[in-house]
Amino acid sequence: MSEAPAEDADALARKLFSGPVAFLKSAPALRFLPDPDVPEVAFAGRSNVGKSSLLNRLTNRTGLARTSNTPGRTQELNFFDVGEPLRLRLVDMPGYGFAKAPKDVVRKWRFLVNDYLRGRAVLKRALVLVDSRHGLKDVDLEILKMLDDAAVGYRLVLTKADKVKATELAAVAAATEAVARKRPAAHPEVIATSSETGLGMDPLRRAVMESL
Ligand SMILES: Nc1nc2c(ncn2[C@@H]2O[C@H](COP(=O)(O)OP(=O)(O)OP(=O)(O)O)[C@@H](O)[C@H]2O)c(=O)[nH]1
Ligand SMILES: [Mg+2]
Repeated sequence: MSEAPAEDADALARKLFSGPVAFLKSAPALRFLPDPDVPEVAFAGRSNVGKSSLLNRLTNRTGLARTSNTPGRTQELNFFDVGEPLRLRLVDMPGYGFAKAPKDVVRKWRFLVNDYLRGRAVLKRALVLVDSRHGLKDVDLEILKMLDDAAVGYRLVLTKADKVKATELAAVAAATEAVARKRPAAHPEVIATSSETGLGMDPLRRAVMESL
């Protein structure tokens, strides 16, 4: 069977994401994860990078995942069911690298995020979000290494593209892509997005669909 042309694929993806999307549950620890019965795609990245906002924008639901200016808003793994019948689950993760959180809380999140990313059989892809203003940081590289070691496919996604000039965005995209091309489990192309303007939503939806 031949693949659908890109526009058809985009239209199908848009239809899926604008259809039923519902919060399923919050898992504060691994034992609360839902049964692994559908493919999952996880939103990972540093605290405040815009994971929850992107999930909302992608599904055109403003208040689905809770967002906040204060880093550390998302503290549990939050699962969202997409499609009726159910096609996939999106997973909003706690951020890593949040220096001001109490040490034991940081440790708890770190174990939760790492154990989930490393050990979840139905996890089809991780979207690793990177702030367009900052590019990849050491904490990001640690996560990439872990995903590479666990052979979990991932895609680097630049967020908050509306906050930088076009030339800066091109530069950070090129630098991020140069890193991605050298990583075994990374998709070689990055996607630039903005939850503010909607930039990059079609390619991002396509990236989710391709991973299923
Ligand atoms: N200008 C702009 N602001 C954004 C964008 N995405 C997110 N923000 C803002 O960045 C802040 C953090 O967004 P969240 O979506 O809560 O970030 P998060 O990665 O889920 O954060 P944690 O759950 O704390 O790890 C909020 O104030 C958002 O409004 C974007 O594309 N453009
Ligand atoms: Mg969040």
